[in-house]
Amino acid sequence: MSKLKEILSKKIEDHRPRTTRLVKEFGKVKIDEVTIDQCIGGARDIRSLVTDISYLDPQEGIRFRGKTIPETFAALPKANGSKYPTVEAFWFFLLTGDVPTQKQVDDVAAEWKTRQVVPTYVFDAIRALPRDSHPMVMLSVALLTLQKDSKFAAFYGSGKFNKMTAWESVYEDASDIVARIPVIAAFIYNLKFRGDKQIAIDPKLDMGANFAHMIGQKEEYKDVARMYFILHSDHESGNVSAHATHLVHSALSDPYYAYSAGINGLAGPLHGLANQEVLDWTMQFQEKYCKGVEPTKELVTKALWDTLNAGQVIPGYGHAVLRKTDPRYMSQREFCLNTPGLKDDPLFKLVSMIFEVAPGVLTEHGKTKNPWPNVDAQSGVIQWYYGLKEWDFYTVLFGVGRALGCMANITWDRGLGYAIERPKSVTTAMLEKWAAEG
Ligand code: CMX
Repeated sequence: MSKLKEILSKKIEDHRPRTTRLVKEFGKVKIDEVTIDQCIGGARDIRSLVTDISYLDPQEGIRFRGKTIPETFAALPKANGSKYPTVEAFWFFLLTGDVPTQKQVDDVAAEWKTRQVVPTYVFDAIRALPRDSHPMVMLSVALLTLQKDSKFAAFYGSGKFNKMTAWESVYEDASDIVARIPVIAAFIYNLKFRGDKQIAIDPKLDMGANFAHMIGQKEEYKDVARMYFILHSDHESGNVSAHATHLVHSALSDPYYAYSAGINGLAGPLHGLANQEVLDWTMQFQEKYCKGVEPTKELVTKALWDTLNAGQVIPGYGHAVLRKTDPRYMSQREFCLNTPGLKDDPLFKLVSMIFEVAPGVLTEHGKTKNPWPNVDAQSGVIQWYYGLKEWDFYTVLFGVGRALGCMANITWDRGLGYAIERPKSVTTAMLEKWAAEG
């Protein structure tokens, strides 16, 4: 058993009595009530999921294991010669809630190296898809292709299935997924956008650095990858990708089925795909409004109104929970401001101008509850600057990061024996009856 798994085992053992006591002694304590608009409106704000991996405060934004983004970056051991932590350090932290020592990070890195080799049949399956398939389809298929070797599915089918130890094989699959997904993503990128020029894993590198290496990126991109994967990892449990993963796994579908479902949800334009839509919107703006002229606030304002008046959303703005600027946006903005070259990049300046103008326009428009930017409004510009201009790929990057949160969550789901998820539906006639009764 790996060191991390041993620590996790103890944490899960220690945690179980808390969950059992809550259900046994306080099971009927009310923590929320449901209104008709929540029922029709996407279950917004209904408290009905439990996770200790991260918590999203509407004003403050995300906390990973109780730490804000700056606190997380400050606390974790850093990659060699970098201001950013390794993804390996962050994985340990998400799973256990403890800040790892350098030795513990090295152990995770060593464990991932034994897991990261992707079987050839996965690449064969991706190659067999039409080459113009979206990269998210390729990623989802790759996960399903790996399913046949799921350790959780094998354990379930072994006749020795045991609820108390089931998390152990989820941990195995989850760890395989987080170690392999950057390698799969790099393969997809190279296949689609670099003429199939594949680059072998460099076993000396940490996960973020190795991803940068495998897609042929320069040295500075290593920090971009580390930062990006950590920032996109988790956003509590109710968002589409995390919730889909949790829901599918709650039927005891293994982590491959579950995260493939999560990836399919992430591919939606109201969720992860928004980061590619932001760049698309920005490029169309330049094309349509800025022929031969510098962008101005007036032009941006006009373009935003034209989009809204056409009945479309402004991608990268608004959020189901947040009611202020997303700290993940600010963290990436800070990265841009601290990176010579990027800080003066025309696209970054344009994105900053949109940031100055869009909240006012959206407020005047009066529909969205949150006129501020979310993570997706800022992420594409960084990728673009480093030459990763194929924005169809941006949601795959999101999916590599999101694997960390989703896999940590379902490992704990099994550890705590959470039930199959099955909310109750009602009919419109029932709602009308309750409405009439007041
Ligand atoms: N531009 C225009 N209108 C917007 C808007 C935006 N950016 N954000 C919300 N609205 C509209 C909604 O479409 C809704 O209109 P209707 O009443 O006509 O349906 C109204 O404002 C109220 O919506 P809300 O309660 O503020 O937002 P929701 O919780 O329903 O939706 C979200 C949240 C993110 C889907 C929405 O803000 C949106 O579509 N944003 C643009 C897409 C985007 O950036 N998605 C990425 C989110 C982060 C992520 O998951 O990656």
